[in-house]
Amino acid sequence: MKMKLVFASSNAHKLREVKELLTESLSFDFELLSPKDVGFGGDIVENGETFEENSMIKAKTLFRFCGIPTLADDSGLCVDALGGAPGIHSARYAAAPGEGNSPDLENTALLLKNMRGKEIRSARFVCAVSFASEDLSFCVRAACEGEIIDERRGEGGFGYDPVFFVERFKKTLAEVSEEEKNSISHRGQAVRRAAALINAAFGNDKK
Ligand code: ITT
Repeated sequence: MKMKLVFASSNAHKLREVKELLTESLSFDFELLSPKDVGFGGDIVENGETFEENSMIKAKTLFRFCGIPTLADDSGLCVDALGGAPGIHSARYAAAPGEGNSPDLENTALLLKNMRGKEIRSARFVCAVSFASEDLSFCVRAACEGEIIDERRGEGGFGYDPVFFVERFKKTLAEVSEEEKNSISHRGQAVRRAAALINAAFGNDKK
């Protein structure tokens, strides 16, 4: 029987990446459900101060709502020359305070503007993946190092991928394949670590 897992996110790009990563890493068959699939229509207030807190808030909210083991991802871009901004505010960087998420194009435009003339270009994507279930809950965090370039390059990925250059590929994350992105990304590393812990706890039902 397939184990049901909820992914507590409304971001379709994250869902796609996480589904692929779990398919590669989990040792049992699973069905990945969205908040909508389990009838959750509410808004989750992400009022934590860290990626870890916010991802656990999302995982616990959905687990309490439906009782199905739940994974959540809170992630963002931390830019050294901007004191770590946009950080946990990455999804709403270009929005007015109190408003919801702003479009990716507006967020990257604001980032490029704020980075104009800055010599130090180093940055990292950070991802905290939380898991909540009856018997096990945990949070793992991973990061992917890169540099902010001064224009958008590439059509793949989402969010800040077109301005995030990685030395390993000498390309932005929007110019590499999904497999290449997953092999090094913050989300790829965090989900693989989470899957190892879930396999240890639930993996008696091996493929
Ligand atoms: P959920 O909370 O519903 O999961 P969200 O998009 O609001 O969706 P976050 O609050 O975690 O999620 O914000 C993540 C933002 O960080 C995302 O919208 C992008 O702007 C950026 N980001 C995260 N991972 C990224 C990636 O792999 N590539 C590019 N940008 C990324």
